[in-house]
Amino acid sequence: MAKTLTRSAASSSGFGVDAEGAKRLLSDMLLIRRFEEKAAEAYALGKIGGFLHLYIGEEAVAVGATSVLRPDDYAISAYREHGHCLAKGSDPKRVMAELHGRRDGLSKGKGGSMHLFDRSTNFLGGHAIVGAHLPIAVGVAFAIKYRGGDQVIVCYFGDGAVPEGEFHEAMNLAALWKLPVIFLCENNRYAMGTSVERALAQTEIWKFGQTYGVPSEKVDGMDVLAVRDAVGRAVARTRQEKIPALIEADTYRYRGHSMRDPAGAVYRTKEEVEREKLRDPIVLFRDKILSAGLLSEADIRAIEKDVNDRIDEAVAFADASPEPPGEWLFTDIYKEA
Ligand SMILES: Cc1ncc(C[n+]2csc(CCOP(=O)(O)OP(=O)(O)O)c2C)c(N)n1
Ligand SMILES: [Mg+2]
Repeated sequence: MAKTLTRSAASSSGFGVDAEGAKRLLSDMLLIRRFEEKAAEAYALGKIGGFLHLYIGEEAVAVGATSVLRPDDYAISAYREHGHCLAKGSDPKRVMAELHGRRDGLSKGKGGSMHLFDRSTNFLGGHAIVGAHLPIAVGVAFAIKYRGGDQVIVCYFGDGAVPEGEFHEAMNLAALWKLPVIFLCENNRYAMGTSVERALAQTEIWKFGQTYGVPSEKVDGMDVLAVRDAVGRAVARTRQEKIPALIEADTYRYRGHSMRDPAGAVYRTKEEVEREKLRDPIVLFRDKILSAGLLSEADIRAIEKDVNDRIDEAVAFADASPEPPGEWLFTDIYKEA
């Protein structure tokens, strides 16, 4: 994961990626899906504690966006961030160990599911307070510009952050100071059990960008190629012109808000969920590349086997990793005791 797929690798099929690129996109989405399924299993077995928010259904957003980033670009996210972190290139073994609260986890087992952080991939968290990381993304973008760099930061956030002041403050400052931040809203239509219709006076989230003079668009977040295209255009513009962008990805989470709300059945109908499953980003992409003849059934089986093996390995690694020692309570804090 985390290697830029060149846009010049376009095949004659009009996909914008060749067979190798298609393989990577499918493999990256499958890796996140299997990772999340195994995490849910471990949670049910009591091996993972605390909160656990699954990304199942939304994989095309993180994978499509990351596929047009350079490794030295930054990404930052909220608490539903396992997929963003994996897409950016973190080792699934260390991410799984973090969820299990083990010492080999990305944050030494002290952060857990909502506080993944990986300096080696420029993944800057994992933030549990809704909207709180948007101003941080603006700060990172300011630092990039101040140092004369040409990186960008992609800031993933949910529809639940949009009614908050921080979203508007962040958009305003990024636009005013012309900062290289791409705000990527994952509109999965719910903030816990509250639908966007009950929370927002303007439900077309991308339109908020117009207020701040920020190039904005809406994209089908279940179509990995469409996400890749939209984010690719935004990244190119942002990198060159040092201006922010807002992209609203229309997506859906198949599971509930967290493991405490496993199916999200109280606030949405079974029919709605079943209808949305017809847009499953992995199934759609697999069918598309099969019918275009870009990959064969055998290629896809090989990808699935490789992904399953990697995830089994990640679970075994997490199980075998010891818990952090008690003394670690007093390290990695701003002020040593
Ligand atoms: C400032 C703040 N208020 C409330 C919460 C409680 N809370 C946790 S998740 C969540 C919903 C956010 O939904 P959204 O931003 O759409 O993200 P999604 O869960 O859909 O990915 C809320 C209200 C919080 N963590 N932080
Ligand atoms: Mg949401």
